[in-house]
Order: sequence, then C-alpha cells, then structure tokens
Amino acid sequence: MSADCIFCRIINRELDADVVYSDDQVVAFKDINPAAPVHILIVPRKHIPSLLDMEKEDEMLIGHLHMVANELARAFKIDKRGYRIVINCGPDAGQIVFHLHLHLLGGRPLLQTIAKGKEV
Ligand code: DGP
Repeated sequence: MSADCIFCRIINRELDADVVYSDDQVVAFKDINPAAPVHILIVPRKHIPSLLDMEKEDEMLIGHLHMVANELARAFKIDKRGYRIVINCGPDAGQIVFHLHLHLLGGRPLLQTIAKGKEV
C-alpha cells in the first residue's frame, strides 16, 4: 500500500471505481478514460510501481494477471474477435499511474499501438 497511490486507494475502497473482478491478489476495474469499448485495468493488490520493479517473487503474480485478463476477455465477450494487453512502463511509454497494471482492450479493431488512449 502506498498512501498517495490512486490505484492503492481504489483497491482499499477509499476511491470509487467500476470494479469488475476481485480476488486475493488482483482487482480489475474499468478505465476512467476508455480507449476501446472494453477497457479494463487489471491491477495487483501489491504496490509494484512499474514492470521494471517486479521481483523474482512476483513472477507468479504477473502470470496470474494474464490469467485474469483471459477470464475477463471471455466474460466481456472479446475472446473470439481478439483483444490487446498493454503494459506501459515509464514516461516514454506514457505510464501515468505508477502502480503496475495491465490494460485489457477490445471490442473494436485495434489497428496499431495504443498509447495514452490514442492510436499512434
Ligand atoms: P497508464 O498510462 O498505463 O499509467 O494508464 C493509467 C490509466 O489509468 C489511464 O488509462 C487512466 C486510468 N485512470 C487514472 N486514474 C483513474 C481513476 O481514478 N479511476 C479509473 N477507473 N481509472 C483511472
């Protein structure tokens, strides 16, 4: 838990979010600024600032985030047509929230790379 982290505050229910999945390791909620019809953020409860900060002990957790992404892709019916997972790492990638998260995007053709909600 990091007191000034917006995702930690959502995880601890201090801030509202449209939560679509939760377990003992992960919380997933809809992105406030969706870049696609389905845009869900899959967030570990553990505060890891970015992918670069993951440790050996986090390997299973990072795998679990992807399992949850698959489950949500099926639940939101984007599994057949396809979807994209994005992890922004650091300023040049457009990371604005420094709590590791997967973006799950789908529901329309995603033609090129998505950065900060725009296609570039
Ligand atoms: P990134 O650039 O990878 O750090 O993306 C952070 C995403 O988090 C961005 O798409 C907008 C989303 N976001 C930021 N603040 C909030 C919030 O308070 N609630 C929700 N639901 N999403 C947020």
